[in-house]
Amino acid sequence: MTLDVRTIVVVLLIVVLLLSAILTLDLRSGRAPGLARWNLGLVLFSAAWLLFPLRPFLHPVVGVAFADALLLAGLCSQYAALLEFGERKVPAWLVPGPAALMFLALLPLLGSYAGLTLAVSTVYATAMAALAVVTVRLGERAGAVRWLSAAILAGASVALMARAADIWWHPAESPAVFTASALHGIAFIMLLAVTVSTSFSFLVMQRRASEARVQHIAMYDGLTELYNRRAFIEIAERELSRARRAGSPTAALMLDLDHFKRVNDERGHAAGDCVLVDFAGRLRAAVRVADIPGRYGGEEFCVLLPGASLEEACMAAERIRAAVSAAPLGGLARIVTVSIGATATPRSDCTLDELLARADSALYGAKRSGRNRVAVSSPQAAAA
Ligand code: GH3
Ligand code: MG
Ligand code: MG
Repeated sequence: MTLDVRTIVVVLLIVVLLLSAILTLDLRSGRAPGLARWNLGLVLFSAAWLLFPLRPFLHPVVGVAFADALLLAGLCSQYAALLEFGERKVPAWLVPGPAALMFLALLPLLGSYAGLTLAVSTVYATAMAALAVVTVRLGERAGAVRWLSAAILAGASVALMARAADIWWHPAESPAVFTASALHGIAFIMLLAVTVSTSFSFLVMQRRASEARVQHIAMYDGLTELYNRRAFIEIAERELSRARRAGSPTAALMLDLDHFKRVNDERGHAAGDCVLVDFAGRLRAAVRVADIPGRYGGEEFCVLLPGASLEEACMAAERIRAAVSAAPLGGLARIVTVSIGATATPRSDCTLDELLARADSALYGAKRSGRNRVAVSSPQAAAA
């Protein structure tokens, strides 16, 4: 089988144009970190691949040096896209810098086919290896597809190096860039594979990241970053049935900030929000890693304590109460306190609704008896 490089380049051009068109249409919808830079890379590739078959009709400065610099700029733009996707800083020189250097470095080599191809192949091989490394370094955020993407990039890097070595050792057999030697064909096929697979992988990574964002928004309260009511109930139900199977106790706390409305009335809603955020931080710090704190709604919070007895729940509640009353929340001038109702499963078949209702009634007991305190709804009380 003979691989015709010119045909592969035409296919490459069609593929990058189509990919770029798809990405351009997608760019208009929503947030996709790095997608614009990735697409710029594809546009630069299109320009480079368009110049490639026109080489016989162009001055080598344009057809060779400029076209190869465009290709490198495209690779650097995709490198920048991966940095942006990974939330890393993108230096301003990353796209124009290496491309300008390459353009200048190729000018004295334009007369030597072997030197030129060796230089170009080495630069691309290095760029592909760098892309493979930055792709793997994206970590779990990018998912398993990053390994496939990196493997194809590494394969292309090796193929380009093999092509360079071939030209170096057999310069007489390489009279023109379109030579249909197997190694050349393979190097260009690898470029095609890289273009298609890395672009699809990048879209898969974007989809994963946006699913993770949506999942986070669905589960966490936007202000306090605690579980929202729905997520809390879902997780608490799961923990409760696990505890039921294991025959271990489960405790719950209901918490409500005291006279919180006054904060809003006196200092404004924004100050109230700061108090809620500060409270959530202290709540998180005061409970165990295994405990599940959530925002039940407004200035009411809840905590499920898997495996905890009523005594342990009371100790946790007291820890939270003390942490809140130790210093003013949210940088206010005066102390805002919290009332807490604590309870534990009275029987093994206690439902979450029942557990939370018991914690809630204990909370109202704490409010009635003067606020800034922990009140208990004991298993014995319920049994009686
Ligand atoms: P009590 O001690 O009896 O609990 O009195 P309270 O003032 O804390 O209770 P009340 O239920 O009268 O007021 C709760 C206030 O919490 C009313 C509501 O405007 C405020 N609130 C609820 N959610 C938010 C929020 O996200 N941000 C701010 N700033 N305020 C909120
Ligand atoms: Mg309140
Ligand atoms: Mg309330």
